[in-house]
Amino acid sequence: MVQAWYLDDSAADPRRPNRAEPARPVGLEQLRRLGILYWKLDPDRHESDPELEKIRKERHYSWMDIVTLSREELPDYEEKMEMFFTEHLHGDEEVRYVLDGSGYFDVRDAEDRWVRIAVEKGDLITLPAGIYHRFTLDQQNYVKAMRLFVGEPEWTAHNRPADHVEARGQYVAFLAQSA
Ligand code: KMT
Ligand code: NI
Repeated sequence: MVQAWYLDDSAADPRRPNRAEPARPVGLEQLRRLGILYWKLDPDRHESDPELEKIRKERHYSWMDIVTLSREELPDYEEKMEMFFTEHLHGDEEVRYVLDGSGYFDVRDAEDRWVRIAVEKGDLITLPAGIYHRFTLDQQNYVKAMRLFVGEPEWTAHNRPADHVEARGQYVAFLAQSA
């Protein structure tokens, strides 16, 4: 099951777990209330997996590609990592299926506190449009992930503050009724 927890407020190395002390774990139900969905799949079957196909069909994820984030394989690695770790939101869902490696998605909860979601091989996660978030690799410094999208991808990241973005208003309204 996916592990998630509140972050401590230290400026420690972001690639370490940095769990708040005492530990404050976050469960799937709490993630769902933030609009985050999660499935565990078998990545070794990703090329012909009926479970993945079903999710793609139901959620209209017609588009996909596979990216590798590592110092060796990603051009402009440092720059990209800094971009991913800058707090931002998108006008669309962010959907990632981890095929190998691992990393951390940090998302803001309804009270604007950081929740860290550890994703690893087999985790498919969707972050809703309008949620403030960021991504970092962990100390393994490697992830290979499928990116899924409804139709033609639109990757624009709106760095915080981005409260004027339409998707933000919709997400804030969603949070208010999901509390
Ligand atoms: C993104 O857009 O933040 C990324 O593609 C990095 C995460 S992929 C597990
Ligand atoms: Ni993003």
